[in-house]
Amino acid sequence: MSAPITFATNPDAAYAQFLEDGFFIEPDVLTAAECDQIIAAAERLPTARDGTYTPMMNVHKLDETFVDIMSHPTIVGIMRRLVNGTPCGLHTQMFFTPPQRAGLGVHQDNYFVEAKADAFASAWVPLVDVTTENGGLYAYPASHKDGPLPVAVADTTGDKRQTIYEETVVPAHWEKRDISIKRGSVLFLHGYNVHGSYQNTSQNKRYVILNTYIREGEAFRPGSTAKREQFPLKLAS
Ligand SMILES: O=C(O)CCC(=O)C(=O)O
Repeated sequence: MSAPITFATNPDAAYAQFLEDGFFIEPDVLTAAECDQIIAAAERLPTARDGTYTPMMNVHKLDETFVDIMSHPTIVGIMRRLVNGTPCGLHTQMFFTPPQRAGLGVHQDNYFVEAKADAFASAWVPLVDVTTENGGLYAYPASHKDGPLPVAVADTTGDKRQTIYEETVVPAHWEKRDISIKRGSVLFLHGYNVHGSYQNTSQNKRYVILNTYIREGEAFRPGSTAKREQFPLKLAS
């Protein structure tokens, strides 16, 4: 069996795969100790302390640990390619996803950000192993090729504490791919990749930090809830 393609071993082939699917898993980016350090920082955040475990936005403004992970040289190196230039930080969101918490509705990240398609991408960083059972992501391969898709107001019955209010209308013939991913890996997402996440039916929290990046100087929608702001990363000189 041939070795899997990675940015570490074959960056051109990995990039080609990303352009084909609209997402890519790079393995072995963070160590277990780094994942544990981020979980510890997450547990110091206000919604962990108050026990609601509501996802928290812009955590990079609250704890330097989140700026450090966002500036991780391997992630930034890959992002440089995905945003076609110097990446800046744009937004961070810590998901605790405790047992039984609902997943996030199906969406395209750039629907909210409205950046140029080749200037914006996301890094979804699992801090524990994630499968469909504990709130894993699903994605539609090649969906990014259709650009921005129509949305419909989401069904707001049930536990919607993590649900967005407008969901992408997914064409009936599209095939969904469930993503199982080891902690320490990073899932890179094209801004127009269509994805969502499952409810956590396990007994444990599913910690994930989502970081979004934009090419330096590009326009984007700040958003009244997300309050996005372009910020510099700690780039190696
Ligand atoms: O981690 C999750 O449950 C969903 C994250 C996601 O899809 C996003 O924030 O774009």
